[in-house]
Amino acid sequence: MTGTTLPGTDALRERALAALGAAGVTPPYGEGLTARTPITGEALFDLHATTASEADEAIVAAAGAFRTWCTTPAPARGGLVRRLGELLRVHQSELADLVTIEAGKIRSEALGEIQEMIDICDFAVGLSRQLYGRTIASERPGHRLAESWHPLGVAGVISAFNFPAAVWSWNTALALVCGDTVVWKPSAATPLISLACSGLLDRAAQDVGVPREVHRLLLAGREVGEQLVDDSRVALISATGSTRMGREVGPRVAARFGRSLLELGGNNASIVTPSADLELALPGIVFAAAGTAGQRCTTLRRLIVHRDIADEVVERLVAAYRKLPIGDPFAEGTLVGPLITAEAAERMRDALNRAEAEGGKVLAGGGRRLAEDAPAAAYAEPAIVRMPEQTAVVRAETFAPILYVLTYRDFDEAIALNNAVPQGLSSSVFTRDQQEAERFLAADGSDCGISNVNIGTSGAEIGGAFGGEKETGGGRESGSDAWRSYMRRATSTVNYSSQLTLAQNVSFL
Ligand code: UN1
Repeated sequence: MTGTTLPGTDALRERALAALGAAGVTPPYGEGLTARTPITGEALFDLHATTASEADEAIVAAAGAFRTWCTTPAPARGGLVRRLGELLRVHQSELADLVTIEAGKIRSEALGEIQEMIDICDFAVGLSRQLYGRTIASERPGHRLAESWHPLGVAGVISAFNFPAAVWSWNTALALVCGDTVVWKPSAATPLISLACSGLLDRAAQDVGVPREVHRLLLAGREVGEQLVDDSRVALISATGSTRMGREVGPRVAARFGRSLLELGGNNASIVTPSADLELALPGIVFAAAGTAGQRCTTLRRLIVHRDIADEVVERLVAAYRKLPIGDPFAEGTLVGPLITAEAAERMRDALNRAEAEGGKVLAGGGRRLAEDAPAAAYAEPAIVRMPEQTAVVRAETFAPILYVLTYRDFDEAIALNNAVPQGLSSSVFTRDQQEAERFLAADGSDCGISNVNIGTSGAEIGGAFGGEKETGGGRESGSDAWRSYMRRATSTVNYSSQLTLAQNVSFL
């Protein structure tokens, strides 16, 4: 499908420059970092990479700005985020262009990513008047026991290529209203959208009269990321990426008693029960598994289907996969864009080979498309693989559109399969049976941070806390009370009597 030819790299370069220009950004041409596009797999611009000493200066600047920002009233801090949200609304289309150019997302998903940023800005503005502490009944007469939430310090944000803008905004909008300043190290694969986001925040700061040092961008590779992780002036490291990355970041931050918020790999499953409404389940499954070319941390990777309906479900999914339009993510009608790199396609190929070696049968997809039009790009056909059991390859996250299908006999077995992987991000059940739905959501049901009923595993709204358990890292970002990770809690006991009363009835003197 979509036999349309791909846009050329020159046209994409022009389009990227126009989008950056609209955001008021001139690319910092130089050496050390190359902006590329997965649409053709080719290079767009050579950029100046932030050096170690520039990164140090950025941390110093953000730490300096924290001293005044932390005492700026929270609703006034919200004013900066409100202005950012306004600018994101104005520039939604160009920002989406950059997400498509650098991450390969189809138009609707790229626009959706910017919408997620606008939504979190709205949320954070409201939150700027709701950073509530509690008052607690004191056991002593004439005493007040209370807690306050105070800004934490510099928040270091490390983000991945697949949500290059939204994950920054979840962290940054919250951190800023919480009174933290931010140093951002985005994926080296997505410098252009990072420049645009950072440029708009600079502009928002200028518009509302806030020092632009409340936010600093580091465009660099791994070493500068490590520098940020190891710097004790950075109070919080919020890192999104692979479990492998988190396994390095978590202990390093802990070694200096810093705080970390980890958002790592997922290996998300949906259970399809005999009572499921397949008209609803099938499109939900296809979006969750093949959408974003399988490159969301919430992507559906395992389908656990009741054995009585497995053949029908698989047959209908295979038919849907055969029709998936794969190609230019800018073209109308395309549903599956490119993988981020040729290496990602190789990892997909390896996983499919392993799945076959472990007894799996590839029922759809797995091939490569558009190899002649764009030899350096990686357009992969989303794959469906029927597995005899939950083997090693199924238990590992491969960041590519592979859906492993497993079958179950009774619901306990389905829940056990759902939970029998090292990751714990997202999960869902398709059922019309209330007992099954509630059981899935109960304490002995899904062990994931996100558990859904009658929708897929991906595409969470910003209002809920986002994150997961086990190897997913345990962090929570975005909505609900995730803001607390960006603040420190002070518990205060105030004695307004003229007696010194000790707690626990202790007597002394
Ligand atoms: C990610 O893939 O890192 O729930 C984030 C979702 C999106 C966020 C995904 N709102 O799929």
